[in-house]
Amino acid sequence: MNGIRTIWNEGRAAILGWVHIPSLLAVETLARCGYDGLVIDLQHGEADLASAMPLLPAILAAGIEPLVRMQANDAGDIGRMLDFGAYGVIAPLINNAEDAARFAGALHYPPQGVRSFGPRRPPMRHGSDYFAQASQTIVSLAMVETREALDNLDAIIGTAGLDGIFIGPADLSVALGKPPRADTEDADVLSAIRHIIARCKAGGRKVGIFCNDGSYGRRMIAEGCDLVSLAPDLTMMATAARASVQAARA
Ligand code: 3PY
Ligand code: MG
Repeated sequence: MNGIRTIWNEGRAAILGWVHIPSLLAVETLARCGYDGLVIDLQHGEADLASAMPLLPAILAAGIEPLVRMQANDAGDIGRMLDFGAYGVIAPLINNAEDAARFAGALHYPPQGVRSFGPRRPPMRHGSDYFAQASQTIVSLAMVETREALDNLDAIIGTAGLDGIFIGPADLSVALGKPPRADTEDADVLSAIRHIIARCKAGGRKVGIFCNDGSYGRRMIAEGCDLVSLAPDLTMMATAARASVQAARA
């Protein structure tokens, strides 16, 4: 069973780390800091498909789930990440029912979807009958972060084969004419976030959001989120480094 699905089944929220630095040692270290999973960000992090490959089993070896945020909603790339050991997929910029159906199709074997068979690492974890249980081993979240997605929210939420929605607060802020921000306090963006959470609850789907501070993540869990990601590695490194230098100069 996917560890994130187990957490959801227990009525709890999953807490994820976010990887912008595709270093094996950095990821091995981060994977042992208490997160429920790590997301390798292929859209805005430095990793590409090839450099993400060895990070996936390294995360799993720490006893937590390896996830990817795709660069784009591409079935071929999603299939490769699943074949090499991603157990969660977040797809960016899902704007309408067609985008959502294409994403869902990439995640599942026929007849439910169009995923091609050729898993390299998953049978090492799940055994030779991986094919039969493949869909249950992964979690999937479609990113809602544009005006078009807000307009088509219920259609995206209603798409079969997806676990739910992941909110991208920076792009969502831009879509609403605001500066790009995570951990936003902007009333209009917060109201859009609350609207997305409410529609997901009404549709019986999971909902997550990208955050920086743990305290903001806690607030979003209190608002109803089933999953939050916290500050990317690079952000934490720069924040800690600045504070350290500042303390020495003070
Ligand atoms: C956003 O906030 O738009 C994201 O995609 C998070 O990285
Ligand atoms: Mg985004």
